[in-house]
Amino acid sequence: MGLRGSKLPEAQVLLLGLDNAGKSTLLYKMKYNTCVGTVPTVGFNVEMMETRKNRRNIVLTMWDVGGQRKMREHWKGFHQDAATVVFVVDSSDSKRIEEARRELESTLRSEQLRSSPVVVLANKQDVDGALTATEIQDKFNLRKMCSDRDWFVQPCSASTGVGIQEAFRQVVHMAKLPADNGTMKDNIKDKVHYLKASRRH
Ligand SMILES: Nc1nc2c(ncn2[C@@H]2O[C@H](COP(=O)(O)OP(=O)(O)O)[C@@H](O)[C@H]2O)c(=O)[nH]1
Ligand SMILES: [Mg+2]
Repeated sequence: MGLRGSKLPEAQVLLLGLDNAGKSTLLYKMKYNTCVGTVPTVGFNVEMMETRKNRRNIVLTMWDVGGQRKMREHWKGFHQDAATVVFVVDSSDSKRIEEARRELESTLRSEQLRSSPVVVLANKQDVDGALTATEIQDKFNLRKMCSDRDWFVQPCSASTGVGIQEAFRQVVHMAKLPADNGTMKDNIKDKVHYLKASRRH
């Protein structure tokens, strides 16, 4: 959490998906490139990662809020339109694919996520017989479900790390930075201050 209070523009990423999809495993794989033993998330995990976008340093704040619907009321505080939705799917659990589809559909109905881009991660590709990214795209009917927003599907395995870098790159690429960012104004103020001070010497 050391990045809190840094003046870098910050993009909010919501890591969503059914329980057991691999959200927490993925979060720590992205952040530390290691597998940590996860326990079912109670409450939430949040990690900040500094990265570059359009030749600028930015901070991605990734929220893994578990399956907890009551956390959703807090989303309002997350710079609303700037949030990117990363929806993690357990591709090896074909029995719950329809449940996952419904979950994503209902999530995207939220007014706060109206124009948020969506990255669907077809996770657990290392498991034999896992649905492919294309199969998930078709079963979700993503083209239709996301007809009014940017979307992308990435196959990956949070356990082995395959596809994780590509997933991260895609999230950064699609993340929207808050347009009117108080941070930027502060930076400009700082700069003016600095220029004024240096003229005096
Ligand atoms: N085989 C395999 N197992 C995974 C993968 N990602 C997560 N898991 C396992 O799936 C279980 C649930 O993962 P977790 O990250 O806790 O899911 P969450 O409930 O969405 O946070 C754990 O036993 C993980 O080790 C993956 O890519 N492949
Ligand atoms: Mg979890």
